Amino acid sequence: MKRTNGSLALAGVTLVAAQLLLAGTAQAHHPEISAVAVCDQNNDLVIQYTSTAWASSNPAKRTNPQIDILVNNVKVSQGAYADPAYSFSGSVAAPAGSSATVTALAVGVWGDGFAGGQSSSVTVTYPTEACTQPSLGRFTGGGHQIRITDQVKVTRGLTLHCDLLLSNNLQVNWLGNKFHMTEHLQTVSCTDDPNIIQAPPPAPLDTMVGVGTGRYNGVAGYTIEFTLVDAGEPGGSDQAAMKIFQTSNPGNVVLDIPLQQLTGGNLQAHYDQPHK
Ligand SMILES: [Ca+2]
Repeated sequence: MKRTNGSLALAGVTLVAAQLLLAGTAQAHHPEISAVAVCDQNNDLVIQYTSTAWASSNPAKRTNPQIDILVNNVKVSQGAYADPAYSFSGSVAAPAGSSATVTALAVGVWGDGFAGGQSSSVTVTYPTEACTQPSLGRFTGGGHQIRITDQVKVTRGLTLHCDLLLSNNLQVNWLGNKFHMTEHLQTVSCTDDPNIIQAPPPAPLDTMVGVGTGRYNGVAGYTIEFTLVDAGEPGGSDQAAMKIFQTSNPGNVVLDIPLQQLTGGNLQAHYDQPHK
């Protein structure tokens, strides 16, 4: 925070007195800490922390060769404050529970000779959703019939599993035509975009991209490529794309709807039930 000259003048003597009082207490040499609990790429819950030296205008007073990082009062790592950042970051496994206390403790002597021993702590609250692989998810259609456009409808009973197990059901009707996916998905990707707020319900994914084969107007030998995006309730922000073509002649495209918002219905991503 910057102070203007005007407020400095108004504060006057009071400011000087306060600075003298604070010298040697919390405003003097001390480590600062920020931390957050997140799921890492291995779907493990980790605590990411950054510890920074106090904001002294004298660089020498900001260096410290040993800052311990403690989680729930157990040392898990250490670092140092040095020019030019006077800060370091790291990641450690999150202990069990719903929250943890992360502490930075100045063990070393500060650069100007000031003794260590100061600490700062922050409490990290864990996310309520477990870290789960997006592949442990599925998509269903909720509520009314899904309309990608007013002419292209996905029939009720939509069910698609990321892991290709259990039965998958995808049927599309448009302008008197119909496609029924008969083979389980050949390939599929299920992902969780942090910028998409998918809930409710809680789910480990918000986007599914898949490929399957099936019958077009009763004739086998057609392929469907689709993308489904659940962007929350009631479904007006959900998106879908569908492309259906003759497998042996991909140029024979019978339906091609680029990714767009639904005109009706609601896609819902879920946690999959445990199954083999
Ligand atoms: Ca939705």
